[in-house]
Amino acid sequence: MSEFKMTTVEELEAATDRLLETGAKVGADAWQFRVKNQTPHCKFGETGVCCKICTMGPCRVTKKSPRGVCGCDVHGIVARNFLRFTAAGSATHSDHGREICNTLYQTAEDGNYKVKDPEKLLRIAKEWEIDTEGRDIYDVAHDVAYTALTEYGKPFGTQRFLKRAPKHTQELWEKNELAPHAIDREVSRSLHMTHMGCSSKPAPLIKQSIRSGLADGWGGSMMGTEFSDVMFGTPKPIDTEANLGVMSEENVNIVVHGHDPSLSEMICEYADDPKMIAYAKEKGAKGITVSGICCTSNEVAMRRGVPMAGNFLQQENIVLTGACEAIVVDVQCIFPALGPLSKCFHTKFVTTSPVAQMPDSDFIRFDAKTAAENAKEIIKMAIDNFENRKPELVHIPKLKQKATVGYSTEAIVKVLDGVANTQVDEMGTTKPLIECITSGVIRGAVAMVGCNNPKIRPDYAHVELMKKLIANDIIIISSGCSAQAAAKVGLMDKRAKDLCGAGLKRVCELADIPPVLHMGSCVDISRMVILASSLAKDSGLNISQLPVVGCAPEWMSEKAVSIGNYVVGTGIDTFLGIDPCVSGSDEVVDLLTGGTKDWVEASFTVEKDIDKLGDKMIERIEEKRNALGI
Ligand code: XCC
Ligand code: SF4
Repeated sequence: MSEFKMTTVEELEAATDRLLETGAKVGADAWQFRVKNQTPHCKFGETGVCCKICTMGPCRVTKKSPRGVCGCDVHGIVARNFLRFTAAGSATHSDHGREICNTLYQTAEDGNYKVKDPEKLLRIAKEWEIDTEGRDIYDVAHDVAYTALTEYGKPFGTQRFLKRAPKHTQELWEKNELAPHAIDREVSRSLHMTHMGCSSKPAPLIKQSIRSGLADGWGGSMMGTEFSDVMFGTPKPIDTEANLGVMSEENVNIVVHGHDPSLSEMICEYADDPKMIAYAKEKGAKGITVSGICCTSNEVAMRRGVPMAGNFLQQENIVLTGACEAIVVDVQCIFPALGPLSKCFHTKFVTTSPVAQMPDSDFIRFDAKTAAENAKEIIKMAIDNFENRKPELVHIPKLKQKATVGYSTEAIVKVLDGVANTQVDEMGTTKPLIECITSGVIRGAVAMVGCNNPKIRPDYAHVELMKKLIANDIIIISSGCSAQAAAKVGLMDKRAKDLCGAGLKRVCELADIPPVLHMGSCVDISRMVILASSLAKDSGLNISQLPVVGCAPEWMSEKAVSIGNYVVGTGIDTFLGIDPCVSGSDEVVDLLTGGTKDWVEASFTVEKDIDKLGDKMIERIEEKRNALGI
């Protein structure tokens, strides 16, 4: 085996610079230039003090004008903005979840989509008291999907999956009126509360933020994850590769981008079809390479080992390689820049969802009923485009790393069996992991998640924090673009164990795992709250007592704030490297960084200095250990 060497962030940056040179040749724009034009950003927006929810405004709070026209003070304005931001994120994740439920509803023995993990489906059916006895699996799928869809608008009651949380957590939610009702209702209520002339008191607005976050994490996202597993398989450890070097100069390159696995799964399925490969050869290519960007990439990497071309701020680089025949997108995190950029190259920019339509794209509407035809059409389009490549523009950076991915909660429980001397029952328990933590072999765990953001040197925060944490015997569970940052530099290569402290290194060797575990896409952060719940139940502790924290050092999207709200809402302290535009109100800052502890025993920490952010997480983990006397 060749010697293991991590890719440095400097090498990633050099590769990007080289691609920007190609861009300059064809007159391409790039985020690196646009961000300069946008800097400095609007201070009113950045601190959250601008209100434009009615046309008496927009009102901006300054020393000279401390209140809006209606008399709302800065705390009301900042808190309302925060709630709207959260609600939009919750809506986005949850609507993704709804699409998955709709697809599940359409599964059939001879259909485009099938049930790949019947065991998981039956487990959920039982959990929801849906009859399974002697029934056809597709009848059960149909009923489960229908029930799931009603979670979005049911008139009474709270989210079904809340029952998966430890008793204590459920009690906190009940007592503080945080248990989310129907998902759509929580989002609507957030918009209602923030309408002109409704709430302007921070506490109820922040409470509603947590509630809509929980509707996402324990509702929409959780259903998205669970039913994706049911249809496409629950992830198990699988080998893959990451970074732009996974694209192939000789092959037709199709890059999937977005979030919904219903599309990417179909593309992967048909790109493997011998007929398609033969067609690609006819057109002068050696084969077809499918790779991915952002969360849809995480989905197909976790289940099929499809390579990850990169993360969020690398999406333009894909086109800049000059070797991308088609970038196929569904929803979320897609740069509208891809339209004009693809016009500078031969690349086809294919949009597929009515939810995300963009100028300068080819729109091929993707539908569960016609999924196979749609996927074939898209792949054929990419193959036909191969001959249009301009060889003088082709440059694929040679960088890539090996990664082992696919650590669903189920997989983590399984691989850690037997690491400690604990008896494991048939269902699997997190007891071995608890024993590793209690004995101090592992000090704790950090859930590293979220995006890239040009306000922070891309990938640098993710990578540096992970290196620091694993050196301190803290295991990392990662998802989203954070996971891809780790994979790109080699932190998901099992040989990265050598970067760990002695304890974590031993665990990695015994369990044969990398120190940074890829848990999937951003909706899969619902897997993390389930893992935390299992740890709490199996150890008899409350979630907030576990030496576990969450961290999103480079986050940028509304979805990320919704996630932050539900992770905190679940009792896990969360550390951010970017301020959620609330610094204009000390009352709101106090609530988010401390006040929420009274409701959910957890809160946010915002720290822009990345090294300090790491120190603070380690400190918090050690504090929790001390409190437990371990
Ligand atoms: Fe998007 Fe999910 Fe952020 Fe990456 S991490 S930039 S939200 S793709 Ni979710
Ligand atoms: Fe201004 Fe009040 Fe209208 Fe907001 S709601 S824009 S603060 S008048």
